[in-house]
Amino acid sequence: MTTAPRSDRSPLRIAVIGAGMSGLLSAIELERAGYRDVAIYEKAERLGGTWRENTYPGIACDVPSHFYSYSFAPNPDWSHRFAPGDEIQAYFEGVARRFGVDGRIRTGVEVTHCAFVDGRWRLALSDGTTDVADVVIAATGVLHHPRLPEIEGLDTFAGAAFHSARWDHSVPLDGRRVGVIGTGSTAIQITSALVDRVAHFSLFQRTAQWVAPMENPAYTDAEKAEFHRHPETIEAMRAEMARALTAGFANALVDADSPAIAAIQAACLANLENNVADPVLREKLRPTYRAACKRLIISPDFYAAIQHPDATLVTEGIERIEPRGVRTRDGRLHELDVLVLATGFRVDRFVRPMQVTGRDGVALDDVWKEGPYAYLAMCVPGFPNFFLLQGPNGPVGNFSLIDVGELEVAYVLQLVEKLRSGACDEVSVTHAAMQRFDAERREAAKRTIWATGCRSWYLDADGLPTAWPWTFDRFRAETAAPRLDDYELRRRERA
Ligand code: N01
Repeated sequence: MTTAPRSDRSPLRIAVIGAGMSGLLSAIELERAGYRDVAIYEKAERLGGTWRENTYPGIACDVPSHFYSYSFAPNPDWSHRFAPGDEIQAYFEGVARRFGVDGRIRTGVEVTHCAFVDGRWRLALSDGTTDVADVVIAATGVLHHPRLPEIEGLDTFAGAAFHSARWDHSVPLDGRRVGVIGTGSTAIQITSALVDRVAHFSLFQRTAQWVAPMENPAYTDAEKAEFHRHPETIEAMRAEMARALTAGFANALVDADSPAIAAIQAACLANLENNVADPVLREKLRPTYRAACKRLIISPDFYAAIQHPDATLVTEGIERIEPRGVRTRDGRLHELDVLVLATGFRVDRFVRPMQVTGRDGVALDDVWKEGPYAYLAMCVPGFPNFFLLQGPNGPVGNFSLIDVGELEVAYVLQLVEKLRSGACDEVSVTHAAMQRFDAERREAAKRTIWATGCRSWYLDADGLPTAWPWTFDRFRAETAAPRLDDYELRRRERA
């Protein structure tokens, strides 16, 4: 397999893989930076990433919407502090239209292989065609491969069963018996949304969760009109949200002994003590690990929902699933019409199942066989001109991923500029920089709240947290400009 070399005069061709929040952002920023030869591939029929895939009842983002917006596309019309999922999906579609990107996305086309051959990336596409690009930006997302639980008898269930990210909207819920397995952010939102609608609601809890109470008020028409008239109000609000989230949350998570973590724990404890009346239920809901060790649940009404007369919190372990429902270890059968698996995602997949082969035919699968990693969450040695967005070891879960995405895209564009300017033909992070980053990351990970003794999707197979273990301020500083000593800039021989 060969790829024709790029002639010195032809513009860089850039392939963006994925049209979720990060892919869309890349497409817009590449356009603004004057790159005209950009292909955007999206495996689904619509853009939107996680907001397209997750349509479960109650879905909302738990980062305030004015902050979970692109900095260049504020939205005065957000309905609530934490807007629902369909509104967020509509926001991304609107932004894509406004910035002229929507028509350029090749939807329904999956990139199945990406190989670095003769200095360029050769892409194999699911429609049987190929493409060649100088640069690949893999904006393929993090939480997108549903993790199905290995529970005996799951396939014998006679009712409807589906993963929370594959919600089957043809299945009626009203007046039926619905069970949800899991107590992550997803399950908690589903609980609040469904208890009033169904005949009976069963929540199968393996691990209790700390819940931070946060109200979700609607913006009034007067407030929205003010946002329209004075967009600087939104700017000020974003700055305040960024400050509060950074100081009060993101920076605290990476220091398990910080006063801010103690304050979060106290707020969650007070929420539990003050809002769950039945002492038996309260003890079932009391976690045995520290707050924010697992991803913190943000909910104004979960405790009210689970105390609904038609709701049951099931804490006995699941023995098996039978045609009529879920059998717990105490021998009880919880009869159900609908079973929702809110059991999370396979978080080590990243760009996969796409097969990526870098310099000298080295497969990313082999490089990542002990677990995925990336320098500053974006670059892997041996994979020149290939950039991950929201890749491994990034600040997931601590902050607005849009803010993270904007920092990452700005960083990647600075490296791509080295190619455009002719300073080099190939840019790749060095093995030495990767090793130094990884060693420091592993050391810092031990001091984070995620390492204080709980099971969560933040941990790798050895139980070490994989997320960015330093403050968000440090991420901002380190991504402001590439340290060129950490990169190999290679020029190709010219004939
Ligand atoms: O998934 P999760 P999620 N038997 O992995 C349980 C983002 N998000 O979809 O804790 C029984 O957190 C598992 O139990 P345990 C956010 O980053 C954001 O809820 O491992 N139970 C756990 O309770 C979030 O963190 C928003 O003991 C089983 C649950 O399933 C991430 O997405 C909303 C089981 C999985 O929880 C993922 O959230 C939604 C088994 N065999 C999601 N296997 C907002 O912004 C798993 N579980 C609001």
